[in-house]
Amino acid sequence: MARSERPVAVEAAPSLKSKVARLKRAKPPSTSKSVTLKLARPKSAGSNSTKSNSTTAKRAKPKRTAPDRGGKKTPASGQAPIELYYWPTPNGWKISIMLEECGLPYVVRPVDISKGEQFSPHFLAISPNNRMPAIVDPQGPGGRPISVFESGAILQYLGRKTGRFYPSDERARVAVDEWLFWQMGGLGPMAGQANHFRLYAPEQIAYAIDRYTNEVNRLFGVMDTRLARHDFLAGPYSIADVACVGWVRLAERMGQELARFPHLARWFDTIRARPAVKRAFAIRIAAASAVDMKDPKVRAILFGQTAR
Ligand SMILES: N[C@@H](CCC(=O)N[C@@H](CS)C(=O)NCC(=O)O)C(=O)O
Repeated sequence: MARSERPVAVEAAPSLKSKVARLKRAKPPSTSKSVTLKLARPKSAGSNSTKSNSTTAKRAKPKRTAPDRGGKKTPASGQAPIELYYWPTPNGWKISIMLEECGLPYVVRPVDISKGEQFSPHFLAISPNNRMPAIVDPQGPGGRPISVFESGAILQYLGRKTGRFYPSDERARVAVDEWLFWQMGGLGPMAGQANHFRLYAPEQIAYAIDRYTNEVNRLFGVMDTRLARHDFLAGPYSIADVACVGWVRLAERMGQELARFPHLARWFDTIRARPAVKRAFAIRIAAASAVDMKDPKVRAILFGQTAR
């Protein structure tokens, strides 16, 4: 099958009950903080229903399969698919892009953050910060399953696993890490706040809007300057670019005019033309398009969080 036709399954997560039971049985590795899951190897990568999710009504409803991408699939490599806990946001896109770029088999498990699915016990066991994305790789180090949360950590993990887009040469790796951490600690959080105060805050607070819109503007300027002299942020295309592209895609929402950053615009056009990036951006989760950010219930879930 041609790479462009490779189907990506969008599945509900296995039932809470069965997954929690598996987690209880799971033996955490002594050297890693990550939760190691004893997940049953999925029967097939593309199945829309599994034995376990049929036992849960609440969150196990299979979501729509991405257009032209559904259906059963057993990867030719025999490699069990990586489970991608996902919702279509810039942080989620990072990982769907990377999985597509690396040609790794994966199954999308939607985490409807507007309904609070990020607080389900089984998801918290994988991602204790109640944020997606997260992954479970059934064939982690030593051939045993591993879960990874935090998009930067996932990108590095996949880069190390495949040897792609994350160089092993120390000098080159430092450059990638610099820009990756720049995104994780700067662009992502600032853009997130700009988005919040511009679009979702109950009142338009000029100070907050200016503060974060200006900061995103400054950060776009930093990228533009860098890209005037480099094709990509760390030289060759890398996980640092993968981390940033989704945020640049939303430039307008954050009050930025891409045309004012010609090198950044060139970089963005180059990356979004990549077939893997196109495939990642084409994954549709119907429920996500239907979310009403004005719904008080959604707002309470997303914007009313305190320590639990
Ligand atoms: N630092 C985290 C941030 C992830 C993040 O903020 N995810 C958001 C969507 S973009 C989320 O899951 N939100 C759920 C919530 O707010 O409860 C990462 O990079 O993985």
